[in-house]
Amino acid sequence: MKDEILRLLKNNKDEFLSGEKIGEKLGVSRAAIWKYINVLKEEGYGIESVPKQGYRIVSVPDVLTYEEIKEYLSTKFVGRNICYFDTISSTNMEAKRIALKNPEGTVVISEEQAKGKGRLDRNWVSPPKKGIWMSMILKPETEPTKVAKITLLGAAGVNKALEDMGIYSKIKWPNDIVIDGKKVCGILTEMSCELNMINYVIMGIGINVNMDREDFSENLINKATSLKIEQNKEINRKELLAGILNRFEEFYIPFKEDNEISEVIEICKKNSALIGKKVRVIKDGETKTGKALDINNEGQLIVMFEDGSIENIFSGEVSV
Ligand code: BT5
Repeated sequence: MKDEILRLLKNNKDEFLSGEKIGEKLGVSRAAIWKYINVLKEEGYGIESVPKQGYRIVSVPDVLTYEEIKEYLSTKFVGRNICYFDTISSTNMEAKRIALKNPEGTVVISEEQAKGKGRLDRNWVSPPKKGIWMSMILKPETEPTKVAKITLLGAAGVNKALEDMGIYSKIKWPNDIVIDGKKVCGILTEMSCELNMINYVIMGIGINVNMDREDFSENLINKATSLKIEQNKEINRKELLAGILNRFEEFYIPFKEDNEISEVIEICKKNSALIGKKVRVIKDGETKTGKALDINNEGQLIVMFEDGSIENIFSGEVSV
């Protein structure tokens, strides 16, 4: 009911709608309408109410609810079911908890994470309303070994969605997006599987959108940045979030149906932050240096080490 009232108000932005008229349309009492209007106001919607004229919406809050992003969304299933929180420990943890009961494409979003997670249990700084902190629930019918590719689909999706908004970034294989060498986005893909069958995959994406320099610790500001810092202006989180979901689905459907990721590989290569650079690879606790040569059709990073040996790196830590 609340969403329907909001829809009516949004569709009639330029005029007042009386409680009576809304009530007639939706089949509820004026008192009930008044109650819902108050809830909307509490959620941050600016609603003007004038006696004898009615209600008019004057502003919408900067929140990543389905209601607020759907006008930008063109997907079939990704992001069509959104579980929204003001605050939560970690969207990846919540997504895992609800994965079996919810359809593929469900997205868990929180305005803030108290215990945002990076890889290897590192932490991910996620202050309220300054970023996009989300996790997608995916259920591809593929072998568990193919799941590493999903991170690349996510990275390509973020890279392209940023480009659609005129923001140019690089993909630091396999899970970071960087601008000017500083990290603006990290991806954490986790899965639950049995021998040859995936139960679900959770892809968590964290993007520093409107964070200011003060939002980063002294330690982090040397290696992290936000879109706002780089662009010198606030970025529309709703448009970016929907853009990422749109682009991701565009890449995910061919992957899911035909194991097709050539477009994604092209994007990862063309916008690579690593290819041609000297890299350090940490594998099984050992650090080796070499040069990143390419990304192969399987999405693996090809590295030539100092001893001349060439290896395809499947996953792991790579730094420049
Ligand atoms: C990642 O890990 O880059 C994966 C981050 C995934 C975060 C998303 S947010 C939504 C979803 N829910 C979660 O709980 N997580 C996912 P890793 O490569 O391990 O990088 C972690 C390291 O990046 C930390 O040790 C810090 O040094 C640094 N870091 C922490 N917060 C950061 C931030 N906001 N921006 C850039 N770097 C950050």
